[in-house]
Amino acid sequence: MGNVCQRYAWTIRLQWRHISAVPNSFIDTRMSSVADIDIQDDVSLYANLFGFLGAPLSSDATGGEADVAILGVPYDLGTTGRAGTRSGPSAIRQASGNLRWEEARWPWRYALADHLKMVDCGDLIFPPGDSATFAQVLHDRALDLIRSGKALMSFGGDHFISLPLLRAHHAVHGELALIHFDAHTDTYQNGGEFDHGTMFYRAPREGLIDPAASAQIGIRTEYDADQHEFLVLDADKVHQLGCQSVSDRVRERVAGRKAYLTFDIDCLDPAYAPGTGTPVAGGLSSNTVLQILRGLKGVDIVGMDIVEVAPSYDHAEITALAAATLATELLYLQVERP
Ligand SMILES: [Mn+2]
Repeated sequence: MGNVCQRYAWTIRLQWRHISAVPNSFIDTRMSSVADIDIQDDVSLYANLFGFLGAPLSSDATGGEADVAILGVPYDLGTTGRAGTRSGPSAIRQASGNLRWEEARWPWRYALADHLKMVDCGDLIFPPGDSATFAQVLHDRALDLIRSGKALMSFGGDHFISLPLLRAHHAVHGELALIHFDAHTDTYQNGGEFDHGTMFYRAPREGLIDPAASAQIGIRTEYDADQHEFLVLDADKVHQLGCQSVSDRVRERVAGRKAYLTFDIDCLDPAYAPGTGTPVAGGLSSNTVLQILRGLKGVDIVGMDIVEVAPSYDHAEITALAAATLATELLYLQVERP
């Protein structure tokens, strides 16, 4: 993490140099002194967005003092379709600027910052082209953060990242319930060890999650229903049941256990999330998933990720904004955790 610290320090120094190049008269009239500059004071919706929602950055291995740690995971070598999710974390951070102005966010009606301390730990640093080492580095980094008592919210990257993240959460919390939003079940047996469609075939076999306590929501691609151990609330079922009933069924399935929530952005219809590698028509709307998530208030969600945002296929930041909004709602759920 030393490198992350250096990178951000470098960024801030660069701005300092830029500011230092401004004539003294400007500095004298607009600022009391150059030493007072703190990027945390920038409340604009577009500038200095190094941390999610403007959260302070932490280069500490355990993230310092906070309830929630954000971690970017710019890995996309597990992708079977179109690549590009390595740029997901920075796009989500940038889009989060749109959400900074609302203090008592609708419909929660209170300010997140009054109830939750958040740090952004930057993006994971790992050797490119080495998936095995990447998985280990992510696991170790996540474990440090979780062991320090923080809830971890990771931004992918492709969906493979959930497997090392589940291993780290399991090491601290034991076997988990999985709440999984996706167009695909990601339980395919025919993919490789680091494939973004195989994590939930492997995770139960490693004892990380209990399919009998787990639900998959928004599915609309093939799976073997006869052999499938997870509760599937597919896209048709969601529309049939309505949001509240979906939330209730997930809650029943989890039955008070500790849960990990993973949100593949392709759960949303391509109209709401075009910027993703393997889009599937006929998905859920942003409003539908927001209502389902709000219906999970009080569920003990110990860790979360939002994955598969691929900005190169996005338009007008539609997908990145959806991901940033879902992440913000998940932070509200952290406030409401039992
Ligand atoms: Mn997926």
